[in-house]
Amino acid sequence: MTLLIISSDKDSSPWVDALTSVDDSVEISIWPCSDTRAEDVEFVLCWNHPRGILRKFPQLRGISSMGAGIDHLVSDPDLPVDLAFARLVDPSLTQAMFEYISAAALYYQADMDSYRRQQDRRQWQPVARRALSQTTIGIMGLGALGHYAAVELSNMGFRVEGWSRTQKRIDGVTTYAEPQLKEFLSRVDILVCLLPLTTKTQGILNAELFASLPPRACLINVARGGHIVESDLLNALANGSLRGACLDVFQHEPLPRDHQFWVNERIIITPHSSSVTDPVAVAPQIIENYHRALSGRKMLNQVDIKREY
Ligand code: OXD
Repeated sequence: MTLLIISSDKDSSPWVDALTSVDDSVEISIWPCSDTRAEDVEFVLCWNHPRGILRKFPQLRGISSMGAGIDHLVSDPDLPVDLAFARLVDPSLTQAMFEYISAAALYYQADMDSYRRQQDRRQWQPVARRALSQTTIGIMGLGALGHYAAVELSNMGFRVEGWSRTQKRIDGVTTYAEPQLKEFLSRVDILVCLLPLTTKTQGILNAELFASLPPRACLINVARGGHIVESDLLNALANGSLRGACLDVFQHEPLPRDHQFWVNERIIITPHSSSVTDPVAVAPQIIENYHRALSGRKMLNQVDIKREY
């Protein structure tokens, strides 16, 4: 009975330490490992696994993402879709995401982007600031992260509106369902993307969407780079329909050194650091899911992989 960690771009050793400190009876291996037999692997914890590899373990009972997102699993065309899959949900992850979004939203609300550009030109030009209570943040995606951010941003005094596939109810937040996208967009000053990346949401941040926002709205993307049509974003920034974009996620990460985003004065880049999973915080959840999967019980934060989120 082995819990196998398959991660092509995360260091596995802190995960092994954290999992072992929760339950040292669990046998843990790190892929690739020559001394673990494929038939002994019953649970996999993974991030950006090689496509098709999850079919190589005949006794596999459960799979957990090493993060909140599961798009790295869904994009595997050879995924054993009938197995049980879980994502990670953790209060520290949710809080960190809210903190990042609030920092970026306040940056735009306090016109820091204008002052940053003025400074580059040694220009002294106060800008009339829009009050927090007159600034509408629109959150696309009202899952665990989006819901919490919506409530907390509303508690800070922002006007908050939310859009999700199905209608959600959140106190103090005006919510919209999928067909009301245009109505939602027409009211937003700062748009936050927290959607899962699925076949339906791929490229959703495109020219048509940007054109539906009020002039000079800002974008904060903390979901996935695949949500953005990059050329449409650059055009919207160039023609002034978008005022600025704060981007934490990119189609190719790390963002290639010659990418145009680096030199665009209207784009803020952070290196996929809005909310980083802490192995110590999530280890109890993973160990619990390991035991649940092995005994055929539903896992915590289990996802319907066929729904893609
Ligand atoms: C995640 C991420 O999905 O880090 O957790 O993007």
